[in-house]
Amino acid sequence: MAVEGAVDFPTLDGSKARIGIIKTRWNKEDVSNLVDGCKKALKDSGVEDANVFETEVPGAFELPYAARLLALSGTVDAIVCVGVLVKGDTMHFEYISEAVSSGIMNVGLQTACPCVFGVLTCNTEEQVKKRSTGKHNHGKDWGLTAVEMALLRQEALGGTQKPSMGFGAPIEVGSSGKTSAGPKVGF
Ligand code: DLZ
Repeated sequence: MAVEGAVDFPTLDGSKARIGIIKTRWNKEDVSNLVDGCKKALKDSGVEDANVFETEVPGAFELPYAARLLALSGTVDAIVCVGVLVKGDTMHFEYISEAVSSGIMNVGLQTACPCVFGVLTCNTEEQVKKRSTGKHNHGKDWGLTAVEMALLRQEALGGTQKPSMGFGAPIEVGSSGKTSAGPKVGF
């Protein structure tokens, strides 16, 4: 059972944050409700409509790949991957859930662009409806998480940056021919 108010968020100023939303066409109606909740949270946090970049993929399995491309493009400060997986009669659910959750985490760690796990993994349609509509629409929390993490990234990296090959800032070569590390992480 979802716990109401399970996580608090500080007041967030998302006016300079750029957020990507990648959504699936599988379970379209539920995903659309989650995306609406997410977008409402972005708006309430001051994120400009022009700074929200939305794209879609067929199913949840495709989310990490699309997230990696978007992260490497340097156009966003955080990404929300939105999908719904419903348990069926086979092992499909287990394989996809595991691959998608670790895939999304890996993209965030490898590209330094935070990727929010906005995928419901439910046993029944009823559980999906409870978590994607009304007061308990999880999309809202995912939107707020994206803004908070985008601001954390901006603070840590000193503004929005385009990573090189997904491995952080490029190494600079000085006139001496020696290499120096990129900017320091500001923690
Ligand atoms: C194949 C499949 C199944 C059975 N169930 C879902 C689901 O509940 N949610 C979802 O997002 N995608 C599902 N897919 C599609 C896979 O995620 C993927 O798109 C295909 O296996 C092709 O790679």
